[in-house]
Amino acid sequence: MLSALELYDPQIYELLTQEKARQSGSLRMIPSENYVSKAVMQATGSCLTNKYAEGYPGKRYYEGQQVTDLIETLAVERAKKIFQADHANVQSYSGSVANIAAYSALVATGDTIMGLSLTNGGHLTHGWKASFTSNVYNSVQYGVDPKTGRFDYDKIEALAKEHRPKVIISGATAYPREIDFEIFGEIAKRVGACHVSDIAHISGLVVAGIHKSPVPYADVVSTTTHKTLRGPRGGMLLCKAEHAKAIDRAVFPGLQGGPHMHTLTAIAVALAEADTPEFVQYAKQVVKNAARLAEKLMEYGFNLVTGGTDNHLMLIDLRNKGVAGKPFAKALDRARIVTNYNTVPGDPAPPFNPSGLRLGTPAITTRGMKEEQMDIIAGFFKKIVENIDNNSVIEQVGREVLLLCSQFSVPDHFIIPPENNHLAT
Ligand code: DSN
Repeated sequence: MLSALELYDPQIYELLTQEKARQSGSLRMIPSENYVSKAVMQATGSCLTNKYAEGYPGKRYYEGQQVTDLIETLAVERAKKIFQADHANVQSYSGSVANIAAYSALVATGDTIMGLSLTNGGHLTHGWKASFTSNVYNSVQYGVDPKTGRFDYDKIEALAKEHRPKVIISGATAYPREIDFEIFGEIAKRVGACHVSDIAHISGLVVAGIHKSPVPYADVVSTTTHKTLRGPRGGMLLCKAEHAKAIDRAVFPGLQGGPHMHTLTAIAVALAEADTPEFVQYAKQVVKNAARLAEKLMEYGFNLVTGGTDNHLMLIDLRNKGVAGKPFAKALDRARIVTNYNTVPGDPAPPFNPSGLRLGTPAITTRGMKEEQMDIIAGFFKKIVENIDNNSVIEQVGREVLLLCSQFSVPDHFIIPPENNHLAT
């Protein structure tokens, strides 16, 4: 029998079939991507797509909230539990909106905010010059030490003392080492700033207890829900009780109208999944896989920023290989290995044609790959970098990747057993 989509929109059906094949037949190593469970996928595509729910549980502007109120309350309680936070807001459409909501709850437009620059591993919304956040706030940007690739907390403090920001943002999109949120919190206190921590990349590792949580040291914590946390594409905010009202107001009505209830429902499911031993095991394996892959890549002469990784991602500085990030990423993609080109600290090249490559292990770990497969994958990287213009080698690696992928099924059917899901009942 034809599915509804196949019947009514064969073009889109065909394209989605192609995308499904791409996702199963490639090594997806963009560190911000993952595969969600069947339960999360089902909630994302549920009847809640049809519902408006402006407001918050018990205080909505539309009727018919008998179910939505219960779902949102569940999502909030699950978030508070697993992150051990006083308050959670699960309505942000994305991590970008969550960050902007955090700033707007804490400071006025024109005030100074201080975050990690994009070219040093920060996010656009941490005050990068091309972002709205640098237009409405006075943005001061810190970097990493160009030699070590790591944060120099003394320098960050000196910059904070010079500019006296009202908000200091910790967190990154391309930083392979543990972040000391406690020090960020202390620096913020010393200069009278609020501390906003963006843990979009590492929130799954934080929940699993593998990366220290910023919750005790930050006024507000923001995260996306779809990276290591393995939920649908969305955003979330956690904060201390004193900021709860301001955060809720900043999200709605400050920045958004009706929450995307289907996404919010899927976030609730993902949060329940994250409260299971299976999730902790997955998160541990993500980090083990990254460490092993880093070790092997370095054995093959790849220069990793900071000399390795503590988390789920790596940044390769390709300058010693005589290849830029973009052609390498494109050659890898032709061999069915999907990464992204990225700037590296002190990069003389521009962000659109930088010297580095960013890669990570969340999605391939969700597929069930372990250290043994990381050794094989490192070998693929070596072959491609040495044969960047050799199509037949690239095609041969592509066939080997496909074979490897065929041994690790795409988990669009993976299910966390309900008996291990403390929150499901
Ligand atoms: N675009 C995301 C990433 O890939 O890291 C950051 O939000």
